[in-house]
Amino acid sequence: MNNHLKIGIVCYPTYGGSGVVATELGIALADKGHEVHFISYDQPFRLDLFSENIYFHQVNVPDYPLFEYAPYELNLTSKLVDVALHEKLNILHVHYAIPHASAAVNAKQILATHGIDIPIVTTLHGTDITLLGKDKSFKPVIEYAINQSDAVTAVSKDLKKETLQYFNINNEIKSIPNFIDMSLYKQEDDMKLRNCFAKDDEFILTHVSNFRKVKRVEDVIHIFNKVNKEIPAKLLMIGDGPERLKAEQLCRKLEICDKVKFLGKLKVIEKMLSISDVFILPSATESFGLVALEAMASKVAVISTNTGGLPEVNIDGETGFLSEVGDVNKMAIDTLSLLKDKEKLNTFKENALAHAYTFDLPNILPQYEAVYKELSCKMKS
Ligand code: GMT
Repeated sequence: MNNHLKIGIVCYPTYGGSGVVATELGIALADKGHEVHFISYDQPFRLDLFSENIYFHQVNVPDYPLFEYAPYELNLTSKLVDVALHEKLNILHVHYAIPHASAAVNAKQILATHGIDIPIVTTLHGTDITLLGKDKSFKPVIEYAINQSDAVTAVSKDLKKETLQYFNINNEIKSIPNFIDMSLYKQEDDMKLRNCFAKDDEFILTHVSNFRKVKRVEDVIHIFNKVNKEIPAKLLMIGDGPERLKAEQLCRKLEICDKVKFLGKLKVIEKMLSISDVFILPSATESFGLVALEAMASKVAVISTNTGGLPEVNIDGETGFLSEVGDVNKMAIDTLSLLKDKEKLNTFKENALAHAYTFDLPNILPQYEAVYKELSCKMKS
């Protein structure tokens, strides 16, 4: 019997954790022989490889003068119906509640009128619950989409807890942590690359994000400034977004522009992470913190806040240190405690790498496949 499924994956194509997880999940499923159909308004940014099992369907939003706001959700719904019907999908896996889960639930109802019952798997990634979900104008739609999905997963135990606390949920939520393909991480300390940014006696601190308010990028600069006063270091700021200018202005004010390099959006960050000593993630909220896991997979110790799912990823006192949101003093002291003690730093780096292995793709992928299998068996019976 052929156990391979035809899976539709809906995600955001932009620079962000949920799109990365969805894309890498799709690629891994395709490698295992499943047929994967990505559906989004643009090619997901990490989907730049060819595979005979991967397809991409673009959602177009026609520009009608009548609409003051283009109804993307409706175009997405129509596309989901079309792809499900013509590609004969077995499962629709949507990443992010709004508008993806909501559109999928709508598409499911339309497909039912064609005699097709397609199971919907919704994966909650964080800001759909912790930020959007708390906006009352979205709450009823998010709640409905979660309750109407055939299976719901959350990327951390904390996100599951938050969702159950805040919404009226009558559906089971399974926590399946984010994953990483450890085979892509080589942990090579490329001295030539390192020397492009730092002198031999300088440490490298790194931050990667989409520079949204929630990432508190100014805290990164303050932490670095405190560290750099005591120990020679450089800071690599990778990514781009609305708060970048503020971070640049702060560097100018503190007169540390020569010490901080803003590298913009980089597609491949593994090489940059592997030349780093400490990764800084001072987020106000973080359902999981995939980027912290990517740093750990590159054998980098992590200084982060203790919010959301971060304590499930960054183990306090082992792989790095946790602090209250905004406590830049403690985060600087913790960073210095690592940089001033080479043996301690190495132990933390080793621990970070070892803990990253628990999130390796082969440990997590079967958990998603089990969800699909259970649903497709239910549909057949
Ligand atoms: O953090 C972001 O701004 C991007 C956001 C997203 O929706 O892509 O990331 C969320 O999902 C990631 C993948 O599951 C998680 O690792 C991030 O922690 C989560 N971000 C927040 O909760 C702020």
